[in-house]
Amino acid sequence: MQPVKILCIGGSDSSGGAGIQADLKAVSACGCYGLSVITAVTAQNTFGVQDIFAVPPEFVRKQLDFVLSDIGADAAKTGMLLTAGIVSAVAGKIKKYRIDKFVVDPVMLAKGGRNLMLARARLTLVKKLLPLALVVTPNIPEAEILAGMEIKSVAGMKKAAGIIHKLGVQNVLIKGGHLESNKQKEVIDILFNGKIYKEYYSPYIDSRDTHGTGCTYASALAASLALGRDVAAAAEEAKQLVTSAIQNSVNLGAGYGSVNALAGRFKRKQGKQ
Ligand code: PXL
Repeated sequence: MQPVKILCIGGSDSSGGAGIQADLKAVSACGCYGLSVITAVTAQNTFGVQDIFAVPPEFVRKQLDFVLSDIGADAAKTGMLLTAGIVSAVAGKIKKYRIDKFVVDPVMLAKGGRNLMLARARLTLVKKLLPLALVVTPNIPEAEILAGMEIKSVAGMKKAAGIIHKLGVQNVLIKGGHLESNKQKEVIDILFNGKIYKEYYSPYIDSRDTHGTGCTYASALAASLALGRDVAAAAEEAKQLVTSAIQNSVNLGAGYGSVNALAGRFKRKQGKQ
């Protein structure tokens, strides 16, 4: 059979919780086949990103060319891109292979504060990658950087979505999980297509094991789009999968655990524990 193929472009997370590892779990949970182009390797555990080894842009291009010229992709998503050279390499190939179901998760900072996108790369992302994207999925801190404003409320999220839309991206999905006023109640995400704002609600889950949330969200969104949903329906499906992944998070290591898109699929060890 020919599965629906999702190309995940991003960094490897050795702790298995975020990055390409989260992407492939989310894509699998959605019943799609994951392809992966690695932009960087992180040495990481539940205390955060300890070190980063960037893949040279020429080698990112090579991975993209070999996988896309042979296998192709029904949708693609990006995560950690780190350098301007990598952003340009990805933009060139997305254009060359005319991937229109293209989700950009503008990954900028890891939870521990480590920079996953250098300052110059942000400008390249805005100039070269956003115009190719069907959807961009910033969280609040990323939306604040992209829009150049502070966000304190749902009204602020809507204003920022308008500013980011003007950068030339078709749909802006701002995730409200970091909004203080959301906490203890519900998480509101905002989708803006240039005309209409749509709001998505989910219960706020008080958990410290949320590593990989954004990667899981964007990958599920790309999979839903590839499966034929429109953007509004895909966002709804992706939010449901992320909420379940947070509810079923795994408590690994001694730091922050990870969300788990494969909820209910992990087995317990046999014997004494
Ligand atoms: O969650 C953003 C993210 C994306 N990709 C990689 C990461 C992280 C966060 O730590 O390590 C590889």
